[in-house]
Amino acid sequence: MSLNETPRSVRIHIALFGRRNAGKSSIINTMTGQEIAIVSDVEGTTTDPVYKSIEILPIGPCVIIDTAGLDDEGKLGELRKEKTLKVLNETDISIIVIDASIGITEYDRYIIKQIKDKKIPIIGVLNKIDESDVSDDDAKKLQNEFNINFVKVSAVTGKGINELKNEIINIMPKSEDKFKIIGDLINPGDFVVLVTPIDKAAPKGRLILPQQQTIRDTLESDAVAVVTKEYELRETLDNLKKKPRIVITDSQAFLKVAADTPKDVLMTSFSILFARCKGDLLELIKGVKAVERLKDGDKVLIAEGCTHHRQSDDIGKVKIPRWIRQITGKKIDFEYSSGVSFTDDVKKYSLIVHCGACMLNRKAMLYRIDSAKKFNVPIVNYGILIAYVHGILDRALEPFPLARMIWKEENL
Ligand SMILES: Nc1nc2c(ncn2[C@@H]2O[C@H](COP(=O)(O)OP(=O)(O)O)[C@@H](O)[C@H]2O)c(=O)[nH]1
Ligand SMILES: [Mg+2]
Repeated sequence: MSLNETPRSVRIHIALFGRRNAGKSSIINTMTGQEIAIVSDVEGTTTDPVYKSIEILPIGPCVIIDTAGLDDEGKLGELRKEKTLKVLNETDISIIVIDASIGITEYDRYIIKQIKDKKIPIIGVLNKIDESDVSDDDAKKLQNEFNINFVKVSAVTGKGINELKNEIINIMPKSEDKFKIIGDLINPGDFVVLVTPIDKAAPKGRLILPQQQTIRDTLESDAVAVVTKEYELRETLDNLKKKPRIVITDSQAFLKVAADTPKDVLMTSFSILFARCKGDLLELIKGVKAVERLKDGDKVLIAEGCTHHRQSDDIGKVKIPRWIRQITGKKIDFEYSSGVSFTDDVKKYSLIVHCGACMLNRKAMLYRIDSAKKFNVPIVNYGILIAYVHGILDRALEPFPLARMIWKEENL
């Protein structure tokens, strides 16, 4: 990732589906003005889904996902089909590409149904209109049958590509406001104090993504971000002429920060903020109580969204298992997963402990939470678990009244 690039996790994910040779890869190239996808008249050129981070004007930074055609036959075809359908778990906007000279097939109907079942916004594209034009009446009929807007496009001549971009903009989830990191908790002019330990686990020469994003969101809200390490926090607070609205800390420094922050100042952690804007804070709060119910021999999955370089005192591999063993006094069997391979067997776990998910988009994290929920497997994230372990979850939830209420109910 270059320094100036928008992280993948906050880019809108746009995926193209449709039969082999419908022109998915060609549309991507025409839309982006670049040869980023392989076009071929040999059917089945695109096999695994291909992810490409790109800035499309005027849509903005997005991830375009080119998928394999869904009409594959044979064993290899099944595997591709599975991989293609998995893409839906992180898709914000889907585009179903139909070869206008062939029309809608059973495969198109199948994929449209899958997309609709997942309530993902969908745009229809009738491609290759340079070869076989579609009458407005016919397009309207499709529109009515599927309740989807269809755009007539030629990837070769570029006709209709701007209309397609406009459709994408129209259908874009207007979620930026709803899922602010901190913006909805603060007012213009507020001071926000961010505590970011710089220890050997911190990356060289920069701040980690959640810290960067929180600073950005603070500034966008016309508030003031004051950044300090945990050791200088007390002095920083003493020297501010105005009481800060909130103190946000890295979970590692929770205890010290809780002790140094006056009781009448809100205090929480980056990972609790992200649990809220990335996932489902309420579900993760319920999940943490499951620690107390663990029994000998139970399996706990520790899931990380990325494969990062592990430090000797690595939080997922060492600290969390140690804390859970200490709290429960039970013989717990820990398993680990990282990156895209979450788990295909949620059921076998009594608890899932997930990382802060800074590399995953909201969709992917919600999918993981939903998978756990479906099998009644409790799921919690690192930050909430750490606050719980240190006995300060109640305080860390003060900025979020609903979550705090649920936490109190769980404790009755
Ligand atoms: N005439 C015409 N041919 C197209 C158009 N879009 C794609 N094709 C051709 O259709 C074939 C399959 O295109 P491709 O983008 O690889 O399809 P994919 O399998 O859906 O990704 C290629 O030979 C393309 O040149 C179009 O708008 N008009
Ligand atoms: Mg292709």
